[in-house]
Amino acid sequence: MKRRFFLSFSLFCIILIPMTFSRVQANQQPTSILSAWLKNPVTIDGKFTSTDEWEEATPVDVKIGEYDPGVDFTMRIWAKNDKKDLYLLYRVVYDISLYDDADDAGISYFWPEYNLVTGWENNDASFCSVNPAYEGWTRDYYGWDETRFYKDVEAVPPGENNVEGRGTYDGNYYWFEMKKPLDSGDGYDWTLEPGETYGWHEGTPGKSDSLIVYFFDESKEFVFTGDILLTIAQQEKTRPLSQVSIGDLPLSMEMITGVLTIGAAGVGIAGWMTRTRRAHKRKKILFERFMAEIDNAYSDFKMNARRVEADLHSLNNEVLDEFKQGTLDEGHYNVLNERIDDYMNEVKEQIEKEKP
Ligand SMILES: [Ca+2]
Ligand SMILES: [Ca+2]
Ligand SMILES: [Ca+2]
Repeated sequence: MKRRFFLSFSLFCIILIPMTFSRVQANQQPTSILSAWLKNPVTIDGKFTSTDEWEEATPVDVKIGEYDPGVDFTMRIWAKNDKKDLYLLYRVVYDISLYDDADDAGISYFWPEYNLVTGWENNDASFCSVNPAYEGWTRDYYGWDETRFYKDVEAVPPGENNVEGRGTYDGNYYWFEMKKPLDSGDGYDWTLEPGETYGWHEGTPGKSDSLIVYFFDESKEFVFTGDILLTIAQQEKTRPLSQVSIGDLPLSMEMITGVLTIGAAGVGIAGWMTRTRRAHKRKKILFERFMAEIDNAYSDFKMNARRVEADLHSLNNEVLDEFKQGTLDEGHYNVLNERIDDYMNEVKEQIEKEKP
């Protein structure tokens, strides 16, 4: 088995980018990926935590090199985002004889365009490993200077590691699941906006930004890379909770009990199942509406932090009420709660900053 890219880890940072750039110059078309608007919550554990965890994202195969000469080596990628974070899941088929826990994967972004004299003005790279010894699974870099990257956490002033991630190997595939803010605000990361597309797409190689995914076998010294064009999803239009029509209303616990009783006695098991599915769907609709409401409330926090704090507080009460009534599942309730807490912390920081 031969591979095209044989690079040592120490050479990786030196060679990866020029190599990638030369591939761009060879007119390797980037692969388009549409990030989906997040509907189902993601647990960062390096696998499909449930069957529907990634169902709203359409996977795309990206050629990342040649496994054998003439045979494409691909990475399957799922992408989704909400207002705050980008989520990525990579799957790479890899022979068990080659597996070890020193392997990793990631994504790097370079912008605004390549300059032959000064190189890239800005760049950001996120790495995820199958090994917790890899600084807690992930690394966050910046500052590519044609020789190496630098860690955000070692910058002056220091940035943060804003990458959450986890890699696993299941005997056939490597899986890498990652989460990174669209705009961490730490000054060493990308800033991605909903509705925008990122990556080389201007027709002239090097005359635009560049977004690269890679898989990297550190011990075997193989590096595989692919250029992508990633479109960040915009929020789908939803009606506020106060305008939800009767047909969409979530069932209360009493209503569900009533439906079950009528279903069991009246129309039998088929009717009961249909209704149970509807109840499940209604719970999901309610969950999605809350997610959208919370994101909406949060989006203005830099304009009016105190109002957002009040809105989040009242949403928190609504979520708790729905959970108590049984119209939200515990898993959904936990996700909403955690999201409100995250946003609330940021809003409180903003309020502190605004204090005279
Ligand atoms: Ca997962
Ligand atoms: Ca960072
Ligand atoms: Ca960074």
